[in-house]
Order: sequence, then structure tokens, then C-alpha cells
Amino acid sequence: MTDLNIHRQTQVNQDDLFLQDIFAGWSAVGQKTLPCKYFYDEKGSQLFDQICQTPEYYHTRTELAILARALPEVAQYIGPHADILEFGSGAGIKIRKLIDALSSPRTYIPIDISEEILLASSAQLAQQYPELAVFPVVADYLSPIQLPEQFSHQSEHKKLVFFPGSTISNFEPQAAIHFIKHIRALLGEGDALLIGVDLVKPAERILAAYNDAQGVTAAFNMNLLQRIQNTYQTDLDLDTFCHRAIYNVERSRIEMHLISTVQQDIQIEGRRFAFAEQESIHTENSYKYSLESFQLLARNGGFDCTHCYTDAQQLFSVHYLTA
Ligand code: AVI
Repeated sequence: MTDLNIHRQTQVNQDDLFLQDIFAGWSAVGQKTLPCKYFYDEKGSQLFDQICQTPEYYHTRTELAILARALPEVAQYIGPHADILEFGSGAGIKIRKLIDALSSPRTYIPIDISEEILLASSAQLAQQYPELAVFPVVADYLSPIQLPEQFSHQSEHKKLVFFPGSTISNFEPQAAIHFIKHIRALLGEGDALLIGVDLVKPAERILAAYNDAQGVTAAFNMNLLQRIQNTYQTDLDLDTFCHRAIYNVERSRIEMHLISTVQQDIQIEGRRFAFAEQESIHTENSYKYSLESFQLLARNGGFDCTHCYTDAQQLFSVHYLTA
């Protein structure tokens, strides 16, 4: 296997963090919650890849088609020998398209919390692109991160942050601005952020994408409970929950919930939590933006909206934002 220069920044045990978040999210007065970042264990990451291939989930196919058109232009704007940083690197199909389009990119810094998947995909990339220096960073990118020096302000090379897949949709709008500001702070003038953003559209189309006929999204949502069952001492019974995705029109967001189909008490590691029949655990928000509302957000985050690409049906968008 290719030698990789790996940066690890996960001091806190993920199982301990997850347990703390379950306790906090289930003992709150009112709506119970679980953070969506816990979807992505090994099984969850596989299920997410399957979601991306369902006929209803238009996001991935559409973004890839937009990228095919946009990337030759992006390569012109950013120029040769760029340093690329990617948040939440995943399966690696889109990054290959970007690397292939750019002229002799210098470094690639993928940041992901799932160490196994990150290291496997980084090793493959390093082998496939021997000229590219790959520096994987194992970290939760929602926490402050110390980046490898190759991505420092001093470098005379242009920097490009790649954040595809509309992961920004899973941030609350204020947190999204905060995160975009954080990205801006990593960049110097003329550097850029290339980001994919899902667009507002008729509710039926969006609802279908989160209630696919094969039930993959349901399995993805239910896997959070499976992860609890696999990790902790619990009497949790998966058969007493079901998946629900609703579209909240006022807030332009899909909400995913896990619904308790019975009244019950659930015990986890010695703590009990009461559920009423039909009570929900809110597991994810996925915000849908108009081109204008996202561009406003990007400007509030300190970027110029230099170029914007969409498909003919305006299902999805890719923005080239300049620092
Ligand atoms: C990763 N993220 C942009 C996906 C979304 O569409 O919000 C996660 C997802 N949840 C259900 N299906 C896909």
C-alpha cells in the first residue's frame, strides 16, 4: 500500500460522544433529536452510496452532469498546481473528476471522520495519481481542525475547497454561514470554494427523493437505531420504529424522523427514556435553497459569487465562489 502522511485529530472516542448526544437529545423537553453526523458508520456510508443510485435521488446524477460541464471552466479559473481540500470525502467519484479536469493539481487534503473509508480511498487515489501529494486528515470537520502546512496561507499556490453533494443542506442556516466563514478564513484572496447545493422545487419531487420506493432511505435512517443497538447495552427494539420524511414548506427543508409506533420505555446504558405512541426522534434537516438565497448566504460568509451552474430543470446547483 502507498505510504500516506496521515493526520489524526480525533482525541475523543466516537462511541462516548454518540452516547452523550443520545442522552442530551432524548432527555430534552419537547422534540427528541439525534445528530445526522452519526448516520455515517460503515453500514450507513454504504447505504448513503446506495441512496445516491436510487432513481428518486436526483442529486448525485444531476451534480455529476453539472460538474462535467463546469470543471473545464473551473480549471481555467483556478489555474495549474492548485492545492485541493475536501470536507467529507466519501466515495471519491467526484474528486476524480475534479483532479482529472485540473492542470497538475499539487496536493489533495481529504477530511473525514470515517478513518477506514478515508484511508482506503486516499491510498487508491495516491496510487492512481502518483504526482499528487495526498494528506488525509481523520477529523470531525465540524470541530476546529489543524490543517497540514501544505494548505497554509503562505503557499504561493492557489487553494480550492471542494464541498460537493449539498452537505451544506444539513447545516442549520446560521451554522451554514458560520461554516462558510470558517472556509473563507482558510483561504487567501483569489482562492475558491466549489460547492454543490440542492435547489427548491415542487414538494412531490423532493419528498420522493427521501421516501424512495426501495426503502433505502428508510434503512439509512433506521441504521441510526441499529448503531445504538450494536454499540450499547440496550433493550431498544427496531421493530417499534419507522422512518418518516416530511417537507416543511415554510422552512424549505426536508425533515427526517424516526417514529415510535408504540408507547414504550427504552433503556440505554442504564438510563430510561419514555416515548409516547407516534413520538418522533428528529434525525436530519436538509435545506433547499433558491439560487438567490444560497448566494446571499455565500456573500454573508465572505465570498464573491463568481460563477453558478445548474441543470436545465434547475434541480441542483454548483457554485464557484471566490475568496
Ligand atoms: C448528505 N446529504 C446532503 C444528504 C441529503 O440529501 O440531505 C443526506 C441524505 N439524507 C437522506 N438522504 C440523503
